[in-house]
Amino acid sequence: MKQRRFGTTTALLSGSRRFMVLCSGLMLAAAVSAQEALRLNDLEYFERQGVNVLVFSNSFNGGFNDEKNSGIEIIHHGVRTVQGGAIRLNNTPEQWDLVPTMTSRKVNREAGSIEVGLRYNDYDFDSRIVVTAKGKAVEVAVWLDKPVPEKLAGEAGLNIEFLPSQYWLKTYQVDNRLGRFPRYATSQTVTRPNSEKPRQFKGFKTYDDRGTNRFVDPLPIETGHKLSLATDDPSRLVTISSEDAELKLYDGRMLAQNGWFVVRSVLPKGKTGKVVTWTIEPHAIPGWIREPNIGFSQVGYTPEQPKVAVIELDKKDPVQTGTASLMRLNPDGTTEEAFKDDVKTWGPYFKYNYVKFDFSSVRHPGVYFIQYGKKRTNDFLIDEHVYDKITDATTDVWVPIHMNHMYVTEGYRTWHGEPFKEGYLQAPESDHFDLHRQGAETETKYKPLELIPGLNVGGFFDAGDFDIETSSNINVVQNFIRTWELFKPQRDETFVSQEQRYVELHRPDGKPDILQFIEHGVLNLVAQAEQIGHMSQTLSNSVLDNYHHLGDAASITDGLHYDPSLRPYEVSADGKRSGTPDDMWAFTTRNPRLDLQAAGVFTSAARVLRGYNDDLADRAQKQADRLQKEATALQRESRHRRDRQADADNDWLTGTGDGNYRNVARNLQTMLDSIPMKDAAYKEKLRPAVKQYLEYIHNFDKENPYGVPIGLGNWAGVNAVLNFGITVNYAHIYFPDIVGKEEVYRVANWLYGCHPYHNYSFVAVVGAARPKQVFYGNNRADFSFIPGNVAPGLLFRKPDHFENFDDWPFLWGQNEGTIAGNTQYIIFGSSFRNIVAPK
Ligand SMILES: [Ca+2]
Ligand SMILES: [Ca+2]
Ligand SMILES: [Ca+2]
Repeated sequence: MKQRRFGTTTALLSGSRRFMVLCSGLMLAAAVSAQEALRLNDLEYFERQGVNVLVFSNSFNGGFNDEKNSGIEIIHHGVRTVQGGAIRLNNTPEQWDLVPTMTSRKVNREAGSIEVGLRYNDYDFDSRIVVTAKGKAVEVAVWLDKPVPEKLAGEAGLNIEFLPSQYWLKTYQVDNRLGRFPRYATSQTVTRPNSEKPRQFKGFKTYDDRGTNRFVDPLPIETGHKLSLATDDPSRLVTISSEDAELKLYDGRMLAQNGWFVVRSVLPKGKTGKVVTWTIEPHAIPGWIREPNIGFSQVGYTPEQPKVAVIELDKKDPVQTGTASLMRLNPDGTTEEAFKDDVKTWGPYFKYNYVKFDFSSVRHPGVYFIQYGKKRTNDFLIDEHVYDKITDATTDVWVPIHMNHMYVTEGYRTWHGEPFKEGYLQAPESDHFDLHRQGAETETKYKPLELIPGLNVGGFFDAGDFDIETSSNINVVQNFIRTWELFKPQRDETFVSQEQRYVELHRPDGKPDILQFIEHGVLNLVAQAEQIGHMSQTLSNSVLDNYHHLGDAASITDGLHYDPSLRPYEVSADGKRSGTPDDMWAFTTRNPRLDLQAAGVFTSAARVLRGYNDDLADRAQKQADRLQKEATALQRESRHRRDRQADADNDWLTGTGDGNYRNVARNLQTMLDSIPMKDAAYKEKLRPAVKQYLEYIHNFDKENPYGVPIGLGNWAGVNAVLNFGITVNYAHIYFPDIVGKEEVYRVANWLYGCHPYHNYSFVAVVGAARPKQVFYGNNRADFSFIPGNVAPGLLFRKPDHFENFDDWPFLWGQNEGTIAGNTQYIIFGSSFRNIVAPK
């Protein structure tokens, strides 16, 4: 969707300029101060150059509660450093603490204010927040029609949160006292009776109180009436003051590594009307213009490929045209200009303007950088081998580290011990924190909380968490099978022993790793079919307090069978059982569609594993036949639906369907995948569809400056981008006369750095000059990454902001790699490399 909306600043400015020519210097001063004031713009947020104050442009969403993406937010000199402004029930809210529902949002243009109604259903508690522009500041006022409910008195407060990575080590001032934000959480806490803790999401508990029946509550770092944050950094300086309420400053990391610094005022008891008033003034650097973001491929370029940098510019940047240069760093230490050309205007897309710099004509291998105005990029390569290694980190490092039920080691480092030795219990009827549900019937031969034997084998951790999502694991095996069948990669860098339950990175064992990954995935999926009788939705945590685990996967549970006859934390005399209810659960509500998906993948797996592991191939085929039969019988209605879909596909192929672009994209990949199994006539029949697809590809050049599908959802769009890339690659492989080679570079460019916000590669990848440094992997608490991970990428925040934090890993929507996404990347990368690698 191409955004063409503009603010009215430019028009006002030219009007006032004309006026100023006629008037005195006094008028000039007045015009300047009007410019400095925060103004409610057409997109319904408060704006001055360098400062955006958003008021519930993004509201809390029910799925994962507090995603640190909502409420009153401040985008400060281009970075969203402040969020979570709302009525909250905790000093430092965690992800699963309750969030308010927004019941209304009213924009009052005359008053220059935005009012939101907030409600906590669990406590029948309503409040209103009114945010009003007052010069360079906003006033934030809390209004109550009824007093705070008794249960929440002293707990409900006005909170707002500051991004730790942008504030730590910076100075603050509270009234007349000075301090410095700590790099690591080291303030103080108290414990209080659980009965005083406001309820958490669905009644779950984020903490294990070790039988004390008490929860941990952080104490404030500081308390006062005027608080200035980052007094030593004008780009982050924010002042908050209140005459009617005490401001308390907390460190949310005391409870959770993903916590933020929190400023809070508790709402007074027994009062109605305007109960708390804050003035928040985010400092704006006079004349601040955001630096250009020069998007290019950090992996580099092959000599023959198109090479176009996309430059993202502040709309107030006076340099919207002019020239850019490609500079070459010679091996003798000299630098020379290799190429210079005018940049070409693409135009506005959401918040910024875009120009392009095309240096495709430079083919000479070498080390280069781009110079545009005062901005110089880091260097990158032009060389025919730049893409040779793009999947190695993912296949050699990321994937084996995510092998469940194995001890995984690399050099001197153990990534994790063998997890979940006690196996999995039949889930009782339950709602779940990771969006699963177990129905009243188990639909298995097991009673609730009975051990289901044999499930602790094979499988891959889902993502930044450690559960086995069955549908994702099916995708993983499918992705590996597709990669294997088309490209037969013989790469062997991983030692895998199912017998020893042991994996070692960088130790070849004479077996292609991809076959071992397929085997590992199938082992778990077949065990599910054999032991449960059908596919489980998920093998996941039973308690929230070990779901958010960060650390060695082997220590998520105690490895001992749960025995309810023992007291919590007690271990049986034989050392095999414990009273700690930490065992993982298998969610077994039957879904015939999932069974059919599994049957499909079992059939392909049997074909691939034949001759490699005949026993597993036989088991997979047996389960495929049984599940196919049973699930088909169970779901006749679903079969009708599939038939109708098959008819629709056929209509579309023969030109009788509506044939819109969306359908083209959805269907084409399936059809391309079946080309090797079909005759030449089938392939010929696809020609018109591929031609149509080429139009679809070119359409993206008009929609956005980057020429790829850009997602605007709550999870950034890397899966759609990868799917797009895979289909373009396959379309080129089978129809090079229609989809030319020049089309296949779009997704690589995007992934490796040519995208909005910053120009880092989204893949923690071998070969990139500047990959992202932090990801939402299971080592995120170390502000690190697992090599080969692919970030979801650019997260869109309404109404006009893209972001990808590279100093704060904890926002999963932009930084979490998933097992399904990363194996999709292996297909994308393998097919791309196959096309572009020197033959
Ligand atoms: Ca999960
Ligand atoms: Ca191997
Ligand atoms: Ca246990």
